[in-house]
Amino acid sequence: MKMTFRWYGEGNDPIPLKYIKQIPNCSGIMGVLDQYAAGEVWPEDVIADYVKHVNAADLEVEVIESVNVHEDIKLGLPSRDRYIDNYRQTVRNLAKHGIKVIIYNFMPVFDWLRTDLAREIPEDGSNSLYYDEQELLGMTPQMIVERTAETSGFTLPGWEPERLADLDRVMKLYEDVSQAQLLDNFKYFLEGVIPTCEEVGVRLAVHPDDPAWPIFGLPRIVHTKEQLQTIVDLVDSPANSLCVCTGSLGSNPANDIVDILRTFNGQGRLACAHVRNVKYLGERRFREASHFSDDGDLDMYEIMRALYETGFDGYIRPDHGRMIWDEKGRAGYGLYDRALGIAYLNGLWEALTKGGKR
Ligand code: DNO
Repeated sequence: MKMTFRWYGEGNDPIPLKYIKQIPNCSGIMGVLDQYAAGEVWPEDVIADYVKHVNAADLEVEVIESVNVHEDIKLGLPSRDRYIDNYRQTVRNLAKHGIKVIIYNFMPVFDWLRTDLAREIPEDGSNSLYYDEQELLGMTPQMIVERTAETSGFTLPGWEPERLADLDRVMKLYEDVSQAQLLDNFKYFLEGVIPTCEEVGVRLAVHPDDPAWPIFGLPRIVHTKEQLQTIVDLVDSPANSLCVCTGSLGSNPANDIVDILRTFNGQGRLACAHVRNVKYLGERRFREASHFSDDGDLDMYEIMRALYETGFDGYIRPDHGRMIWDEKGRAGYGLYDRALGIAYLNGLWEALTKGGKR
């Protein structure tokens, strides 16, 4: 298992690489080049410079997140073939520079979504990402985009301005796309890119819908165990894999995260995991908690045990943290609480490893 940390790039992330290097047991980063819009080819020379720069801080870049899938692919429009070609080229370019796993999602229009990016946690005065379906019902998609852009001074993954510029038009196009149609489009995409991934030794890992249910009437098909099974079965290849995000799937208490991890790692289809905790506050209302099990509703010990006992040898990272100690930074992606998260996950892992040997 390799422990990593999401990093947004020089000038785009206030956290210096040398700080990440100082986090115990952190082997590298999960990187992103978010200057490229969905559908664009990530140029090889830019990737090369990026990897060189991270390696110079003695950190690895074996995982890249958010090579976003163009909406035309999800919508199944004729122009999708061009974007699939571009995606294949990005996969090749990344593979040439040592990338082993690419995390993406297949959520129409929005990536993850919250109604508040800095809701105070009354118990300790820190703040974290928060979701309340009742609040969302009173908002238009445009309002949520504006609120998300305002709350943070930083670009947020999946909320790149150019991607959301023609929101109304794209939302309208989805009115004709059923869940079944979206699944067909997903299959078409996978059939287009997985052979290239196999050829160059990259695993594509789909990130689940966050929160784990449809929003704004848009179809969504990546948020239950059954749906994940359908997806891995669409193309039967280890390159067609999952990034299980405990907090995304865990936003729905009906999802048994421990079982999901055991099942898909058991099938050899778990390439990586985002690990974080959530606290349920009511029906479709939750906030993100510290990683510590008792601060939320997910059992981190059982989560790490599921990974350990099924022999997980992929990549893991602490996911969103709270904002603590007056840190100012990208919502969910501060240094302090995520570093505490790593320390805690390291502790659980060491106990499992040493306990397992006795
Ligand atoms: C949220 C992240 C996601 C993830 C993408 C992958 O904080 O985990 O944005 O990186 O869904 O495409």
